[in-house]
Amino acid sequence: MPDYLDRDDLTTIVPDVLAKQPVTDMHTHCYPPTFGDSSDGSGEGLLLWGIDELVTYHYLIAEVYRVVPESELPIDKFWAMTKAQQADHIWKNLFVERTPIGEACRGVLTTLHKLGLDPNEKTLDNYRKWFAQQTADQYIDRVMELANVDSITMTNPVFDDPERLMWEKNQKVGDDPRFEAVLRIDPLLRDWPGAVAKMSAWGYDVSVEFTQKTIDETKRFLNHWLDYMNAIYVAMSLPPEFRYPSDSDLAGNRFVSDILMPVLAERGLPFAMMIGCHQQVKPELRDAGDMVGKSDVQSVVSLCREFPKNKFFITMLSRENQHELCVAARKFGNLMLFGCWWFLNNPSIIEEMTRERLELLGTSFIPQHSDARVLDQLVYKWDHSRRIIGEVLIDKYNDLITAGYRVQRDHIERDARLMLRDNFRDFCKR
Ligand code: FIX
Ligand code: ZN
Repeated sequence: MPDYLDRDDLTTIVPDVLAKQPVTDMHTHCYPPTFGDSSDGSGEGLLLWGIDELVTYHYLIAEVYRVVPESELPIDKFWAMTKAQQADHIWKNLFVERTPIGEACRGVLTTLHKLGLDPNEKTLDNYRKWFAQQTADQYIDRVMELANVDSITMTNPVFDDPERLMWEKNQKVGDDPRFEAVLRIDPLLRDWPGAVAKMSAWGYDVSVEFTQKTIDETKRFLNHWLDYMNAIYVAMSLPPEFRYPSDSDLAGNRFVSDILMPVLAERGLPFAMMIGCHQQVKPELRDAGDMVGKSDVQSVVSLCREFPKNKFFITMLSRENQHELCVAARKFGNLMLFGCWWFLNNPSIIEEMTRERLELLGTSFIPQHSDARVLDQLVYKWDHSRRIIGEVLIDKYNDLITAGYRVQRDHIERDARLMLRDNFRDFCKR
């Protein structure tokens, strides 16, 4: 007879099962060392890792400007500092002179603690000495083991010149078995004329008008890069104003309906839409200058309905969109919700979103992605999220026990496997 679990069992077994279940992290901004790394001194490496990158994460730059205003430290002076000087400034003001109670600060402490370092240092000197003894390649393995992540999904923005040039120089630049590539194509929706100019310069016979030639050539561009990168899906970040259908944004709509949907349907690849980012409301903050806005779930409903042969990974940035999005996912099997994105990646909101998703969707969703920009963040982002997901699952399994259902360990293992890995992998392949 399988042992049925009681309430006390759940408090130890659920966290244990989640800790043991490897995660396939479906959206990060991390790279293998072949793209160059932040320790190589060039300043051009795309793989960011180590204490100075951790402490200068753009979330923390925004937060340090809440306590040391521009009147005290003009932003251009901050950007003129070295990375180490920026990190020292942030560590002093957010971690020493104030309690590092915010989620992005706490994440740095969790990462240091799980690496076996003391997170109470008053300066970064000892951390720098420790990181100087690591090599990027072995550190990736160490971080993946600590975070129990079995695959890191990259974000590969083909319209960003530095990265595209690395691909053009060496097609194998992404060939690291620990990483998967994703074709990221924001300008094709956010700036169609600019994207057309670039594709023309690259030898594609395209124009701003949606002639058949433009449609065919843009498809050729997409197919080339999907093959070249061996990309597992296509992704875009879209503004809160994105609407489909929309006569006010014909270019965006025509690109989606006449070009992107047919290409992805033919290849069986998902389209990941990350909707709700107002980019650069404060450009001086650079990556930290983006803002959230409420988006239109009905546009997602229209796309899922109009393109039943296409698959959509959807995440929205506004907390206010989440319940409606869950209901939309109940209507369309080609819609897979994922993650608690960016300003939602905080314990209070991860808990709320995970609860409503389990209650409305069962285990047919992907509760989290890390969005890690600095490799080391995988350690804290997955530690924090596993903890919260576990607490919610314990409640839900308790509800089942109350209803007389006999919960077994292998049920919990199956649920963890689905939500942390297989819902993503299967949806990509289906
Ligand atoms: O568009 C995106 O992929 C966003 O996740 C990033 O632009 C954002 O800066 C981020 O890293 C949020 O966590
Ligand atoms: Zn991202």
